[in-house]
Amino acid sequence: MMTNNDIAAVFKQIASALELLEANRFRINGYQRVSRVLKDLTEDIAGLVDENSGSAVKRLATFDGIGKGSAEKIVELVTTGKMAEHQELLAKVPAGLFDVLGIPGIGPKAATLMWKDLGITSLADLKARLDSPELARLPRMGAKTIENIKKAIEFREKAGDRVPLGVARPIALRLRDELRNVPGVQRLEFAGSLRRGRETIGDLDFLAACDDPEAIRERFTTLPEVTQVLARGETKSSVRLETGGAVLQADLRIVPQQVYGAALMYFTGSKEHNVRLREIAIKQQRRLNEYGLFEGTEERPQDHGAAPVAASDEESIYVALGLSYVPPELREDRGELDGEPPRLIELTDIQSELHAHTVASDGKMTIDELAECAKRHGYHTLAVTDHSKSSVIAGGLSEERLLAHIDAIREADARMDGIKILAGAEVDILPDGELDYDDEILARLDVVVASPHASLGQDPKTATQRLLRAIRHPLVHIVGHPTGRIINRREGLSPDMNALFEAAVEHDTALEVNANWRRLDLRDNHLRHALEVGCRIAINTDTHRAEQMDFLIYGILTARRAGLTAASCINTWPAEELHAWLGSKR
Ligand code: DGT
Ligand code: CA
Ligand code: CA
Ligand code: ZN
Repeated sequence: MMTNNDIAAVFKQIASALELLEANRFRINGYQRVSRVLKDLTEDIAGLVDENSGSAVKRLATFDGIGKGSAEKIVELVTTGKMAEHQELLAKVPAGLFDVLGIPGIGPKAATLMWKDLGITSLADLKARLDSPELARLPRMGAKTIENIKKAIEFREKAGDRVPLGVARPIALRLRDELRNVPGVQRLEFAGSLRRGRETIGDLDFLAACDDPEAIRERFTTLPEVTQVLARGETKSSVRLETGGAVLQADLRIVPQQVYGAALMYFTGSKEHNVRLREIAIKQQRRLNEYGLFEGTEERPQDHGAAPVAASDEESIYVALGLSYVPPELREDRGELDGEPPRLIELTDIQSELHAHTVASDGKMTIDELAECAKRHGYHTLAVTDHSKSSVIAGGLSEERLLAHIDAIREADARMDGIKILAGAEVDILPDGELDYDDEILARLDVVVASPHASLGQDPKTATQRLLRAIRHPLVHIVGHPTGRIINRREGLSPDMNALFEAAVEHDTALEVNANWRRLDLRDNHLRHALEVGCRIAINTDTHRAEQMDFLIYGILTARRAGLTAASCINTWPAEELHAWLGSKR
């Protein structure tokens, strides 16, 4: 079944192809608009088309930004799996050129020139020509631009083919539910890095126990997202998936139900965690493998009819080894087997959202809509934090607009029941650490989130000083996405994190785990160190549109990987406690 994101991705690719072909700007904008509108829709388009394709065209065309022509193309795509216009464009533009276009700093004009003038059609081509005088002669290709492109390509290569958690997880959840519908399925979970909540995923690992292994194998290898079956074996099948612009490999392993726990443990990993567990078993004159925990030192005891001490569930295996159950997110061989693991924060512990945007800057919701959204999530407090004036592209607010916005927020708070709406701002930390509003303005805000947005290529020393100034500022509550990194795209700042953490403790400033899966900033290993010195942590979604409030799970998974408990996270505090802490900075 094609998702709205899948359909949006096709329109986005059409727009990119047209840009590369230097088509009419209005036409390009039209496709980009359709792509955006589709992403925002809450109705399931494929479902709509399934019911009646004729009325679906009419219904789709009622959405702002979608004309009758686009509506027909959407129906064509959903019903046939292809769109003629898309296919024609793909035949005209070399596939590798989309990767070139995906490099930050390379716009469509530059990519087209590289293609037409220099014959560059892939990242490999571009890499080979980076030092060539022809490239430097292209318009607006200064030494600095080329240097930035070099860095971006290196960063991309380091990332490899790993897919961000926020792309992989929704796909995996959908496939999991699909596979659970196969008759005879007893257990079906995902394992691997996805279950551990890593920020990027190499491949998806599914583990099944099923009365009818052939049925699950058949379903898995014929899912609509499957573009290639790489292996189809008794115990393991592998496929290549393409959906919503993402390309992923997925493995399915089928095991008997009695050993499901041992297999789940084994295929959840990490490999390093598993090695430790096997060592512990061996010290006890036992053996641990994907079939269970066995007495004795014999290899492959399961082949010799030995019955396992524990195998059916993970917890019983940890307990039989004399260990406490280790949540998957901690299984990275970072000391999680030495003593009792902490009680990790959970999604349901979160009671407030302290970083969110409205239409006043670059958000899609009004104050009221945002507040309704936060209420639906059961929060007692919402901070409205639009951008400050230096974030021009994001529609940052001048002082004058901010003051009017504060009034509007206070008015909404007085009018609405069931939630406290706080007036805040996401204030730019300027390159030298100065904040984007002066103290007199900041003091009027209930919540100040200070974040770096520009000059993210700055050297570590300057970055440290910059962020320290913000952390030490008495009116700042939270430093938002402290490094500014974008997963797989931008390295961001590399300050002395320990210096930041110490200052944050001293000045009682919270550090954010930005839950947007493109950011996850603080990242897990930074957060782990922050917790060691006792930093207060905020987990915020930085919501710009309603569905982004569900990004919270990515922040929670990241936080769990670092060992965060509910008490250290200000978003879990009851209203009184949170408001008192916020007030202590005023
Ligand atoms: P990924 O896919 O790179 O994001 O990371 P994982 O952890 O999902 O790794 P993957 O897919 O290669 O393997 C899934 C799990 O299987 C891994 O976490 C641990 C388990 N495993 C245990 N021993 C081995 C082994 O010898 N080879 C492999 N490939 N996996 C093993
Ligand atoms: Ca994997
Ligand atoms: Ca795998
Ligand atoms: Zn923000």
